[in-house]
Amino acid sequence: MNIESEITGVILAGGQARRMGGKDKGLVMLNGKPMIEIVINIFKPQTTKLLINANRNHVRYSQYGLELVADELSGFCGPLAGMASALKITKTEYMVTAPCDSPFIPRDLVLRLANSLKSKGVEISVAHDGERIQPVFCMIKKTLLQSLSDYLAAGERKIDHWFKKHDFAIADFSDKPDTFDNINTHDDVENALLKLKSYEKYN
Ligand SMILES: Nc1nc2c(ncn2[C@@H]2O[C@H](COP(=O)(O)OP(=O)(O)OP(=O)(O)O)[C@@H](O)[C@H]2O)c(=O)[nH]1
Ligand SMILES: [Mg+2]
Repeated sequence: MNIESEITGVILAGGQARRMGGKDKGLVMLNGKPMIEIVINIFKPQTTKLLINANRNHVRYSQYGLELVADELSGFCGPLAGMASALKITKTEYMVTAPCDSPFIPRDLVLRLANSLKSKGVEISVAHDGERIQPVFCMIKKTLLQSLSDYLAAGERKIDHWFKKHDFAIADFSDKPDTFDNINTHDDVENALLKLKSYEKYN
């Protein structure tokens, strides 16, 4: 089976953005566009279907014509809650996630995640920037839904800890660590604007 052609992509946009005063980060403007639009443009061509996981502003997010899914767990329990809700409605064999606050998302994210997962013969692969894993950039097989639901139902929230319960593959992105730069503060927005100008260099 060709894994890359059977992928549901999920943009995680369900956070509180406390470091940005509680704004909905996916809708924060960068270079004249809401950040989520920049991510959609790079991520969508890598997927069969793209979903947006958001807990606020569904009317505004609906303008992109993509299916929306909110966290089933209330109270902003973290990205794993978004992953679980998205995996539940995923119809393809694999799901790939990326955050809404990473406008430099790699153009070969799905390809590298799929290759590492296939070559290790496992059900999860996670991006690695050369220094550390980037857990919100990952590929998860649909078969892990029960494990993920059970983990959250037990009150657990830590992504890395859940990954470690399974054998997972590492997808190497050490040649482009800057693609994982994410926007958490207003200063990050300014810095990203400068970087966007030399974007091709990074990606
Ligand atoms: N679905 C969902 N996604 C979340 C949640 N918390 C964080 N995320 C997502 O996880 C990714 C990384 O989030 P962070 O930048 O660490 O957190 P944030 O909530 O966006 O911002 P801070 O509150 O400033 O930490 C982003 O894509 C967020 O949208 C949550 O409770 N639910
Ligand atoms: Mg972030």
